Amino acid sequence: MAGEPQDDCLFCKIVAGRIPATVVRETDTTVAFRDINPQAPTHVLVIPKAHHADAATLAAEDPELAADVLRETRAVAEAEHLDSYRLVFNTGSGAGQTVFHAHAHVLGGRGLQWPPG
Ligand code: DGP
Repeated sequence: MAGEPQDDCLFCKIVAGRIPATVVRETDTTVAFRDINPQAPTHVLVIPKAHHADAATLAAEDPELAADVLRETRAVAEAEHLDSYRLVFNTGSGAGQTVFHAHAHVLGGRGLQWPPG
């Protein structure tokens, strides 16, 4: 069923506390934690606690939860004192998605180039 935890999902395990993470914020519906392989001085992932494979699936299956994730990206940026930052939702393996539990990357603390690679 949509949103149910998946046994083989890394981020579901972080939500359940079965894999450690450096959590910076948590709400009833979301967790924000530092990326294990940071690409910028601030690199935080915001995920829904419920399992949805990617951002597009999340938006289709639970738009309110998608809005919670977006709200949390803003809260993270404020907590990290970021004036400018980039939100990334890699969607599909061809776009670089490696963990198939929806997540927003919040990247900031340095100049960011456009277009991305
Ligand atoms: P993506 O490539 O968009 O699917 O991003 C997945 C991100 O997840 C990637 O930047 C690295 C991060 N990541 C992978 N495994 C772990 C982990 O065990 N802990 C943390 N904190 N981040 C992880």
